[in-house]
Amino acid sequence: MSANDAAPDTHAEPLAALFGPHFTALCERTAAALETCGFEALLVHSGSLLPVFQDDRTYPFEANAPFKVWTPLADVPDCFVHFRPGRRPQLLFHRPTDYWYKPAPLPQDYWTAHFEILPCADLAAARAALPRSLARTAYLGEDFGGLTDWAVGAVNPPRLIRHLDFTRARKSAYELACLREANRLGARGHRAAAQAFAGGGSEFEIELAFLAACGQREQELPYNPIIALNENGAVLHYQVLEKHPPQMRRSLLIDAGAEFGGYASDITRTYAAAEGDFADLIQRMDGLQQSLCAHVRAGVDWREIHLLAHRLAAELLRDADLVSCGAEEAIASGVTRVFLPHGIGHLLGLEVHDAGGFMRSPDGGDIERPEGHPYLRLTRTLEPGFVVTMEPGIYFIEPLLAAAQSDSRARLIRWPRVEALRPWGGIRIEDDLAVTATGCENLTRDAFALEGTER
Ligand SMILES: [Mn+2]
Repeated sequence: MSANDAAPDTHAEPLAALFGPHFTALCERTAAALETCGFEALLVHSGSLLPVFQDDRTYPFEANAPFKVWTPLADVPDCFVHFRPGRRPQLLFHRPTDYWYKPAPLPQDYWTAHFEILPCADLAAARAALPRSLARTAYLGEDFGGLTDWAVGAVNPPRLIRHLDFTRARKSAYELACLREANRLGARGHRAAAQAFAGGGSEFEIELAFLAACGQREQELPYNPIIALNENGAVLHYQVLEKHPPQMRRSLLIDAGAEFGGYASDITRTYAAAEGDFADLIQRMDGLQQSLCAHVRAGVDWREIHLLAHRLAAELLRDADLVSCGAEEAIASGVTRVFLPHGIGHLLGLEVHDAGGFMRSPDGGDIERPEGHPYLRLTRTLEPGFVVTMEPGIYFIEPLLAAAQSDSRARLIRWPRVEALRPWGGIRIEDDLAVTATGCENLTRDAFALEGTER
């Protein structure tokens, strides 16, 4: 959502009803964190425009996540939220006099009644709107030019940030509504992308179809889409968008999400152009992903889910004749990590890889990753309201296969099968799950169902 777009009418009313309790809880937990850390107030900056070196242009702007905690404004630089417990929070809204760029209009939406909104032409006006002394105020944001003169009590105090981030993992009913809508927009984009793939589109054309269906430009998305045809699917964060379709159209791996109210969806699907071994492998991976989702509920240690994914991946690799050994040996030897070298999922929210994935408590201490799994981004025990991704995959990654071929793992891998499937790149299936006491709500599958497609 941008400052220029009001929420669609169909959502304004339920969102307004949900935002009030969400905001009250946010104010309460922020007040508690401030008190614990010895501050009287909080000042959060949306961020500054970043100029291109020796140019008069700036990079695409994205509001800082600690600012998006307070408002769904994702594209307004140099705004501030000022919160003092017991008082109505202030939004110092940057409204320059400008005829080169269109100043954002003062927001009026389902959330704005909860703020005192003050238009400010520049940083000096913003400072003038704040109390004379900020000596007991914690500031969150970049150290913009002139911040020193504001004499804030602390800039980005780590303990306070930790207290605030820890609680972000548990989403409110309002946040879940935003995440559901982000998934609906994302599912719409994925459906259009699948059609573009079936129609023979290039990676670039598939992205254009995704953007058009989401109704979002690239910089509004929570992350740049990964749109990989054929062997490009083996590059985990593949960033090239080839303008021409390949001669042979074998597979599409698309990892792309949309944003709503500042909240992200993070969705991956893999498609085969024709029936065959790779299409069968996608079916198996879809089943594996669904059985992992069935293990998700409050009280489960996420590290156990990650290790379970490796057991299931080992069985899948053997069933698909890609390895010759049993699950125990495939895991112990590290063979599963050749094919599945990333974490099984992460927290999702205002950031795609949301804050606080390792925190043992708000006071300190991190929960270690399992040994040999350096890329896992979440080690906490699941609680109701956590939103996580579930994203198992199997890939044919050139450097990892080359390394395995040159050591003791080589004898465990069926190389002719690997060579046969390598041109298809890889498979990842990723859904967003809202954890409940007894299971989880699959935000992504529900969204695809609402958008009229099976997956
Ligand atoms: Mn993800």
